Amino acid sequence: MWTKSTLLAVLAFHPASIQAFECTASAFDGLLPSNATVNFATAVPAGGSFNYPNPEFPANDTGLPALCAVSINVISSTQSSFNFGLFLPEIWNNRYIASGNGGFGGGSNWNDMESNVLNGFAAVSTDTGHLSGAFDATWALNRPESIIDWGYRAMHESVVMGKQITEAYYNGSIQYSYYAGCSTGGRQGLKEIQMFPEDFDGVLVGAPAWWVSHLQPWSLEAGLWNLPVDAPTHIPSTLFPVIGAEVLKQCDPQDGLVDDIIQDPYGCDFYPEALLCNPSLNQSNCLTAPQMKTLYKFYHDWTDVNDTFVFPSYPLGAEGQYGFLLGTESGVPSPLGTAWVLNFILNTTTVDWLAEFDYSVVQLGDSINPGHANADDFDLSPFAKRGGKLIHYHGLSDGLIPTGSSIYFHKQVLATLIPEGVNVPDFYKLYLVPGMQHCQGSVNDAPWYIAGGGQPFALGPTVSGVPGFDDAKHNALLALMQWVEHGIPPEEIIATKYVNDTVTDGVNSQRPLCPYPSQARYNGTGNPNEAESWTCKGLYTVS
Ligand SMILES: *[C@@H]1O[C@H](CO)[C@@H](O)[C@H](O)[C@H]1NC(C)=O
Ligand SMILES: *[C@@H]1O[C@H](CO)[C@@H](O)[C@H](O)[C@H]1NC(C)=O
Ligand SMILES: *[C@@H]1O[C@H](CO)[C@@H](O)[C@H](O)[C@H]1NC(C)=O
Ligand SMILES: *[C@@H]1O[C@H](CO)[C@@H](O)[C@H](O)[C@H]1NC(C)=O
Ligand SMILES: *[C@@H]1O[C@H](CO)[C@@H](O)[C@H](O)[C@H]1NC(C)=O
Ligand SMILES: *[C@@H]1O[C@H](CO)[C@@H](O)[C@H](O)[C@H]1NC(C)=O
Ligand SMILES: *[C@@H]1O[C@H](CO)[C@@H](O)[C@H](O)[C@H]1NC(C)=O
Ligand SMILES: *[C@@H]1O[C@H](CO)[C@@H](O)[C@H](O)[C@H]1NC(C)=O
Ligand SMILES: [Ca+2]
Repeated sequence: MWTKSTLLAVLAFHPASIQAFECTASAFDGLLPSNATVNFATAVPAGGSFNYPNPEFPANDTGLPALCAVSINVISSTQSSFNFGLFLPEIWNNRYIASGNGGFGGGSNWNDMESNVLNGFAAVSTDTGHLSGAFDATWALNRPESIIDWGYRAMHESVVMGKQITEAYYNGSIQYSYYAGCSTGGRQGLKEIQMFPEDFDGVLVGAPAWWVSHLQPWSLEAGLWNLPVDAPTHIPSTLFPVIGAEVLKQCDPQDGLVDDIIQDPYGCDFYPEALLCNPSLNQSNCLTAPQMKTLYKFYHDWTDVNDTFVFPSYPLGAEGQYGFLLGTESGVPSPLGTAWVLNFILNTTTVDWLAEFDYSVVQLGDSINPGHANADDFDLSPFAKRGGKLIHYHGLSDGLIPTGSSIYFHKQVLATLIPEGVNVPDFYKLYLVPGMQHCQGSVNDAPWYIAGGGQPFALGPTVSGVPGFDDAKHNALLALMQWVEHGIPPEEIIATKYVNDTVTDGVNSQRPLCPYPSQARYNGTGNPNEAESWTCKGLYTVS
């Protein structure tokens, strides 16, 4: 099996690792077109740190390899500009990789860039044209050009200019270009392959926020289901763990193994009435009949006027993250919903949500499609034809972006490409991750770690790849590289759970993730914490 260590051993001797010029602002300045300027270029020694905090990625990068850190500003219109960062390592693997953002956040993702530069990549990331935290979209109010930067422009332009700078710096060609990102980062990756299929050879996207004009209103609608706070239908946050425990109790065994993990939430036959209060129950641990009506909405697609499907809701098992959108004790829905409608659609600062929000706002959002952010061009054939490969994954306990939206995307691609005669699994595979929450982390020790976008840095600044198991079977980025560079498609990808999500504490468990629609099932014998005890099963086992 082709592994990262053999790869790095070969590449370490490649002459392209000799830099053509010094790591100084003036040296980079000479390379740039008139719309771009250097913010800084700083050499970082081996083992050094780099801290250029922004509201989206405040963390310090420590334990870096020797590299040149560069930041560039690009004027994108008369009213907007964006920045992007590059980490150019002294020992380069001849490859280039871009990282993504989250929510409405703005800031170069120096953290994922560290995870990537530790593996020898030249790494790039953009601030998408503004600085803000992930839940803050006030920057977008009456700034259509900045919205376009966020929608797709800053990413594409940064990727293209970053490639030119990288090739000049090493006086050599980039052999392969990759992308890895989750959430908004997932959307950015899909947007790239739809609009600019030449930008990347391989793309790894997690939990993509691809359908902005429906996802954001759904985030708002879900909060409204649980408002007002004094209505009999309101479910207080204190009941979320009670609901989660009942779902686990019923759904865990239905997959064939009682292990506190729901392997197949869509296959679970759930009986919510088990949660109804009766006179002999402790009344703070059960649901009233009006609350049951609200719970029912959480588990069903949002359909509206004329039975129109608007967005899928939560899968069973996402209760641990209900607080993000359903914890409405403040009296208003989450900013993930309201901020988009206020700043991108209605261009205002206040709305009486319960009185004024309805399906017509979704239709208005569809017609505006701010910044063309929706990554909803399902004809991925230009990317397929140029040899591009796409690995897509989504946690089955994601309480921020419903897993069903990834399944829906996948089905739309199938519906578009099968009639064209394209065999979709030749270039695109979807993996659902039982128990994984939004992008990273999991409930009840479910194995979730595959070195996807944001995952390595979540385990620590100097973590890269899958420590102890860094091969194409366990590391989704290496699986993608093996597919792109050697034509070997991924089958199952083994997810890892480190004890307490701490690499140095060792591995708790591993379990295969299967290409959709197949699913991992316990063999019935063997240690369930070991991947060998599981087999991908399904009517269609995709190869
Ligand atoms: C860049 O590489 C070419 C050969 O590919 C060589 O002729 C040239 O001198 C190199 N330039 C620098 C600045 O190293
Ligand atoms: C970043 O981490 C390094 C190494 O621990 C430390 O020396 C430096 O002060 C930190 N920088 C900031 C801004 O926290
Ligand atoms: C900046 O200028 C270059 C060279 O003219 C052009 O290719 C690029 O599209 C411009 N970028 C933006 C964001 O306008
Ligand atoms: C809000 O502003 C955008 C441009 O920034 C515009 O396309 C949209 O139509 C405006 N919304 C309304 C309700 O006027
Ligand atoms: C009912 O449940 C609540 C919350 O779990 C707990 O605080 C309370 O003590 C319980 N009351 C009784 C009578 O058991
Ligand atoms: C619902 O259907 C009716 C009858 O076809 C149509 O007139 C109306 O515009 C539809 N409403 C929406 C919101 O699409
Ligand atoms: C898990 O890791 C966190 C962060 O490193 C630490 O604070 C906590 O004590 C650890 N818990 C256990 C049970 O080891
Ligand atoms: C589990 O089942 C698969 C397929 O039948 C088999 O290849 C594998 O060896 C089994 N593992 C164990 C530990 O029995
Ligand atoms: Ca189970």
